[in-house]
Amino acid sequence: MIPKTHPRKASLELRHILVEGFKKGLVAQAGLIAHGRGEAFDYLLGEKTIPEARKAEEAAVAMLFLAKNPVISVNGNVAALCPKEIVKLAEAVDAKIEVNLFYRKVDREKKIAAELKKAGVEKMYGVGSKPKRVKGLSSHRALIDEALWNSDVVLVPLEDGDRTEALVNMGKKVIAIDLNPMSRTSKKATITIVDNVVRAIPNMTKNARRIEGKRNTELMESFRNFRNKDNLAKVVKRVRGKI
Ligand code: PTJ
Repeated sequence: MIPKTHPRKASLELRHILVEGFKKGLVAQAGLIAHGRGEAFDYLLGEKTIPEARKAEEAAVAMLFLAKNPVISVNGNVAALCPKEIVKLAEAVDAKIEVNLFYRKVDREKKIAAELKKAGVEKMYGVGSKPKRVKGLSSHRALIDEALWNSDVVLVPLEDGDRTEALVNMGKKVIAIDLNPMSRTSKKATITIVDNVVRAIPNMTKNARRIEGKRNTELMESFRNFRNKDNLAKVVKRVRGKI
């Protein structure tokens, strides 16, 4: 039990969610290490959504709304940390959900699918047979389903840089959520949200509900004004205490 008064209660609770997710077979062993890396960056950001992330979250929702076939890609960490929030976002922006794992095991894929189903997903993709391949990618992440193959915008919370790059090379727009503003994923994505997935996903759903009726005006503006490279440079400045 973490005492209510502990100053970093929320962060410590997330660790336990991940550990439980690992015990349930949702999270890969390396997922625990990846979480620790994210946690270190989150500490540097003050464990809150910074203004640059807010801006990226708005632009990302605009991009999802304007997409023809948006897809949200889910891995083990995301399935453990925020399954219900993923379902709410998918509903709000009308996106498909595809399970895509770096350390792919069909058994884990099925457990993640069951967790998402419990959270309310009716139809999901990427479980079991995967008829398509992302070109130029040798990891298991290359194996994809029709949904991702046909997508024009893909949201990849917690990702590997090589797949982000390969998806961009396929002509897709990639929205990444990554607490490390200097990762290859962050640099290669079309829009990078430097925020914890547990904050970013609900923030995006709120944005979607707020701007739903104003699709063509407010949406286009936030999208048009967004410059990923400049935004990331600001995040790095913030981490260094320069702003
Ligand atoms: O479930 P699988 O098999 O697909 O495996 C998932 C992991 C996460 C193990 C796999 O994708 C991996 O190895 O990822 P990396 O290369 O370690 O990258 C993870 C990135 O996510 C790092 O840059 C972390 O800083 C970042 N990160 C970790 N936790 C969070 C995060 N970003 C946002 N929110 C988090 N909670």
